[in-house]
Amino acid sequence: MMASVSYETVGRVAVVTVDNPPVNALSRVIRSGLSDAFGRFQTDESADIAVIIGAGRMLIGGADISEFGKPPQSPSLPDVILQIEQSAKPVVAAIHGMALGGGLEVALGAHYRIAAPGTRLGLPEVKLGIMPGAGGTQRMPRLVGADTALKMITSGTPVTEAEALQSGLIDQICEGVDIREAAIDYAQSLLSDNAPARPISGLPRATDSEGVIQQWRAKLQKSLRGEVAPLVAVDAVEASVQKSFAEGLKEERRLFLHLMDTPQRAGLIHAFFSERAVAKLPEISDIAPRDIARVGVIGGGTMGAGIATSAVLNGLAVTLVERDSEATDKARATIAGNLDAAVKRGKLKAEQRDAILTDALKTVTDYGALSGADLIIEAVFESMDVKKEVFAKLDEILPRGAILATNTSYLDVNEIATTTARPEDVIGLHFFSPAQVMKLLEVVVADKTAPDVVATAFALAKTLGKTAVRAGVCDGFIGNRILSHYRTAADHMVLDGASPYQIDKALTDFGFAMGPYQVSDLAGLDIGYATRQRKAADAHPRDRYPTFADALYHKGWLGQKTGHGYYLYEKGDRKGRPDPEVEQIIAQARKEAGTSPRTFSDDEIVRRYMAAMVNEGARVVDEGIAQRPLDVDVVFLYGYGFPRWRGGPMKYADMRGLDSILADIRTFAETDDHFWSPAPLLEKLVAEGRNFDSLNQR
Ligand code: T1G
Ligand code: NAD
Repeated sequence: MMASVSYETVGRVAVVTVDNPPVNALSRVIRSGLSDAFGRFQTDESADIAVIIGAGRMLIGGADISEFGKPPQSPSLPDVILQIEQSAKPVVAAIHGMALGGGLEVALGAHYRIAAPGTRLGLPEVKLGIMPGAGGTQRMPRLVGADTALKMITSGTPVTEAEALQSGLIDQICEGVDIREAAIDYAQSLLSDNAPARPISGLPRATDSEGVIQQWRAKLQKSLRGEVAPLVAVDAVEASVQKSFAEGLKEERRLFLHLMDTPQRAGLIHAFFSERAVAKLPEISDIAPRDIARVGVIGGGTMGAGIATSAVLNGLAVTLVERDSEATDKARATIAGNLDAAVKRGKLKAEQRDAILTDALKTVTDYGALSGADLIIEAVFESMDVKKEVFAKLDEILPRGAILATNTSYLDVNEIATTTARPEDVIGLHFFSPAQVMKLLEVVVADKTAPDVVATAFALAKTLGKTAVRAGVCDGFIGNRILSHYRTAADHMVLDGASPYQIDKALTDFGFAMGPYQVSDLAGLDIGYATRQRKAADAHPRDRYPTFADALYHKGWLGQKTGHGYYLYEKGDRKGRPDPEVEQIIAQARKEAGTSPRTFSDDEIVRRYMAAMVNEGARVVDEGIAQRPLDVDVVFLYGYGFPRWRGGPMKYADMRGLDSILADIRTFAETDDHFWSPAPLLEKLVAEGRNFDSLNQR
């Protein structure tokens, strides 16, 4: 695919077309092409006005992210945009599809803007750890005011063409869909009106800035969890109301280059490319997925109801099987409640909800109702016996070719598959709770799973708006296996003297959405208890056991759902407060274990937690459970509240230095070499002077 900028004239209108599939990114060829085109326009006596337009799906999706971190090549985007803006003859931006980041900044360099219906306009740079760097922080406030500019720049969320028209970001919405024709007409009408070139840089500074800048800064300081870019962007917008345009542009450049150099930018770009790379599986690249229209869900508890909600919200018909009519009623009520919530948030119309509940969703007790389903997702209790019974029954009812999936969290999918006569149709689809919200789907590929079943799982994820990551079979797959390990490291710290509250605080300060004990309270302490029971048979004599967790369980303190877990929850409060009684129970457990408590610094807590996570992550990659380190990263970003700006645990390890992580593990091993044995892959990479990223083929 050759990137190019073309120039042609239609009447007295010069049409400059950016063509760089798939998103018309502003790579060097495009920047110099734009510069050449506008040089030509200035001297072209046959053209009196220019239109900039994008070929294909959109105007421009932004700067070329793959150039980040490399030496900049001229012409720079700010210079190209200045050149466009300084044109003595008027310039129109014709916007369809999307104008994002540098793409919207190009449109702001034009003098008039017209957009097609269905267009999204935004400055998403903060999502990549940077901020607009081609005049966006200076032109936007001048055009739409400081408040609207700050909203768009600090959130990165795009607006619709209607919102853009209302704020003055665009001048017109075209009728119909042919943006090229509409823009040429618009340009011709501007010519007949003798409309002048109208640079935004010539507009006065935003007049609504008094107090607004400070308000945004305060608001962000409260809500951000460690990200720096949005606050730096506020500084840049502040410069736009305090300085001349030229000085403001200089300040924007300085701040932009500073952000480009931050580890947060590296982490966020890694996240951007990794979340796209997980979907590219060579094993299914040319394999057609099976058609999925009717889905069966077995079990309508926490997960089954959530999975069914996700499916019906995305256009699939669902038949849900429960054990008795009381349970089907309960499942239906949960799903209806989820749909009501979607209606409230404006994601679903009330009529659509009603249609789903009458037509698309069936809740039954008879397995026979599943016979027409293309895919079954089993979400019954986490018990091998129960699952085997269910799969044996499904094998009888469903025709060959129907896919039988299990949502098990830990159990052996190969063993489940053996209860059927068609192990090639069996796969793990591990959703996360709440399933209608969480974006991660672990696709657990068993020994005999057919490639087109894997392809179907990835296609299903797309239908459901989820990100699928391929995982192999082991206890807990990628995410829960690693979770078990670092969760144990946290319990060890509690046994050795750290309080669960300090651990949660240290880790939320690090950037996690929640600490491990807050997560336990949310998920329910019965889940951890069941896992410990299940694993008891495989326990090693040197394993250290968190007796305090069992004690809380036996007291019936199961977390948020009982109003009491590690934290105490007043009625209606989901935040919870520390409980001295829990600390007493922990002190008792330490006494029984014969440990004398010591203090932990927050830094040590983070180091132990992360070392455990990375060490097990290395094993998971080494064993082929995860295909690459980046697959582990995406699992943690999407399923475990890992701070996105750190890129994921493996990226974090690379940025800190694998030798530093390995040194920590060796230090921790001095007092516990049973738990802290370095993963062979980690040792190997350190010995070879390589990092995890060297194993990531994208
Ligand atoms: N640069 C390079 N490659 C890009 C790209 C970009 N900006 N955007 C997308 N791609 C690749 C992507 O990796 C994928 O590649 C393919 O295009 C299709 O993308 C100076 C500094 C536009 C909403 O942050 O959000 O401008 O995997 O699968 O779902 O201030 O892409 O096929 O090999 O995502 O239709 C600001 C980032 C940049 C927008 C389209 N812009 N892109 O979504 O397709 S910073 C962004 C997106 C900037 C200036 C600054 C989305 C999309 P491959 P896709 P999609
Ligand atoms: P749950 O107890 O909330 O729901 C299980 C449901 O299955 C119950 O409503 C029960 O009546 C029903 N059921 C049991 N046997 C049945 C049968 N033979 N036929 C039909 N229905 C039957 O449990 P859950 O939390 O939804 O977990 C379900 C599965 O999902 C488990 O394998 C679990 O490990 C897994 N999972 C749970 C989570 C989570 O966070 N809760 C996350 C991912 C995966």
